[in-house]
Amino acid sequence: VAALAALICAVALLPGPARADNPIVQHLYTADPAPMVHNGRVYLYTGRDEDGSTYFTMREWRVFSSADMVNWTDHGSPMNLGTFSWADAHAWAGHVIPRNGKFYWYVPVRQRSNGQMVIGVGVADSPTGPFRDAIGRPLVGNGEIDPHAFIDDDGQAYLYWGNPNLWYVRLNQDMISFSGGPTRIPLTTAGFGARTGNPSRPTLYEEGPWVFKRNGLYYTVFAAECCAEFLAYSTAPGPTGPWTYRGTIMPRQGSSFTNHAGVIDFNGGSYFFYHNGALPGGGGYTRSVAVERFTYRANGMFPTITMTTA
Ligand code: FUB
Repeated sequence: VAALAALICAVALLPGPARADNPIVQHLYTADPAPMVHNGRVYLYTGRDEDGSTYFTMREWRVFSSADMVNWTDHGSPMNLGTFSWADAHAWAGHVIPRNGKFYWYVPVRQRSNGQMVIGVGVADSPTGPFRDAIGRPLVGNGEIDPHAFIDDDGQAYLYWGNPNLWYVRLNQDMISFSGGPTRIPLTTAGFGARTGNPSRPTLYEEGPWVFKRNGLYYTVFAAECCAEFLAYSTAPGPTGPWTYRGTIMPRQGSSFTNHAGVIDFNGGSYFFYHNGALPGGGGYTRSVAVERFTYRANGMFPTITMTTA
């Protein structure tokens, strides 16, 4: 029974277009969705919120997959804090990208030696792991979080991350080293919207960048303002900008004070992943990953997307 329960996370019950029940995962609290399309499946990488917490208690990451966005298979936890011998806490929002026949999982964790948040990278031969520490030390470390990797059409890879700043670095082909130093993306109000009431943070950008390219346009979706966060986006003609703020995608809703976006196209549909506190007992530290199918506007802009909160 336990194996069966672990196998099937959510199944469509409604007639009409196939869709999973939200939250996607109903037997665990999950957060910080990072979907990846590979070989006809969607792999969904998440963090795991431990029940009953009064702060983020996150020690492992989880993987789920689906061929139809309806039936999800639980692949367990192929990477956790123990994967990184030099880390001691905070298995926060990561991102997985395939290259060179391998899968690279960039994650923010707390470095034991100095208590600073840094970015580690796991590597595996399969999208479901097991993942091992790729370099035995942090890849980059400046106290900031939420890495996201992107490979442009010319093969150049970038790693973006940051809270309160937004950084990028050019990754080398090996995906585990980089050329040049981390560069700070200018957080202008034209690029990332205007925040009021917090002079130290004039723009809406908070954390969780999700960068992708579609029809020649570059997008950064991000968690805006705090707290509570909403999900917003900017676009640019290139991977490093200049960025133009385009507005809200998913307004504040529900009982989680954070939100975190992941966007994919799969089997002819576009999907927007996020998290909220919709499971029983859910809230800011007991979150759940969910997804909505959506259609881009004719000009490539996002529509407003509403959460499923129950
Ligand atoms: O899950 C821990 C942190 O909360 C993530 O790193 C942020 O993106 C926010 O979701």
